[in-house]
Amino acid sequence: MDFGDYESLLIEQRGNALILTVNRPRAMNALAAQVVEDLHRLTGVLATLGEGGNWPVRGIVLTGAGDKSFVAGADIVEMNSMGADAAAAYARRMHDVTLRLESLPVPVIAAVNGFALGGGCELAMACDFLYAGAGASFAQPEVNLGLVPGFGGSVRLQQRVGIGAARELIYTGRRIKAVEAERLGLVNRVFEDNESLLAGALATIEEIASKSPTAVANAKTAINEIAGLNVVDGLGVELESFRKAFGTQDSVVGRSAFVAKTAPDFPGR
Ligand code: CO8
Repeated sequence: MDFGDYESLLIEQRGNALILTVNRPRAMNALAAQVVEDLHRLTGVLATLGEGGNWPVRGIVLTGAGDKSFVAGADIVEMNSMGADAAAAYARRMHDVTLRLESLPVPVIAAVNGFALGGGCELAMACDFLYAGAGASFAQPEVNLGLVPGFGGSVRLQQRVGIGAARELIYTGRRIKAVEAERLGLVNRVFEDNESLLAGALATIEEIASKSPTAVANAKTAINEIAGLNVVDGLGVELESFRKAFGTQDSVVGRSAFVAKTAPDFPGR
């Protein structure tokens, strides 16, 4: 499938996965305006693919070009000549990107292969979950610039690591290594190098690809909607999601296959 041409993104389909690579290694893959526009346009294209039936892949791996950096944040050189309104508009474009990633009907795994700083950490946190190479590092270092997180870090970091750890990381700007990020729950798995990181992310997409596409999409939507709700409201959302899943052909096939002791062949609807 043709997703369009992008100056700062590489797109490759491998098996059931789409590998999206932020490709600006000379500046540590920092989110210059061009990168933000490319991410905005590509996520716009992905959003038009709809609920899953038209999807050529079952998951996305988001990573950075080269071996040093996932994404080193917003482009500080460009930000240096911005006024507050222009900076807010820039942040809003990235809000769109992160919300679109969360709304896609397929999982997105951040394969963090180096620095995930500021906007880079925020982009990774908009993915369903994070894997990291052992050399990866994470920070919300905006306080070093007299700034605060602007691409969702104040919201999503506390969801990932709890409010206390989020406060400490944001107030100090401290950079933590992959193993510490794993201990805090920011990262699901740490791989010994970036090669095994990519292989691990792709293997997880293949594992997910053997499951019901509609069930995975329903689960993603429900989990995102439930984040931040109280137990009663969360159970209400889950109930509707469960009811919807029960009405799918995938569910009929999956339940019947179990009873017949055969492997399900999910139609994806
Ligand atoms: N922006 C622009 N250029 C960058 C960035 C960046 N974020 N990070 C690295 N670069 C450039 C460097 O300037 C350098 O360019 P040049 O070769 O032309 O001098 C090149 O990449 C290589 O970097 P270094 O020589 O510094 O490489 P090191 O290995 O010594 O260090 C680091 C790598 C640790 C990544 C270091 O470059 C660094 O600390 N970068 C800044 C990281 C940072 O603070 N990121 C957070 C930015 S703020 C943010 O993301 C807020 C998001 C919300 C904003 C919303 C409002 C607009």
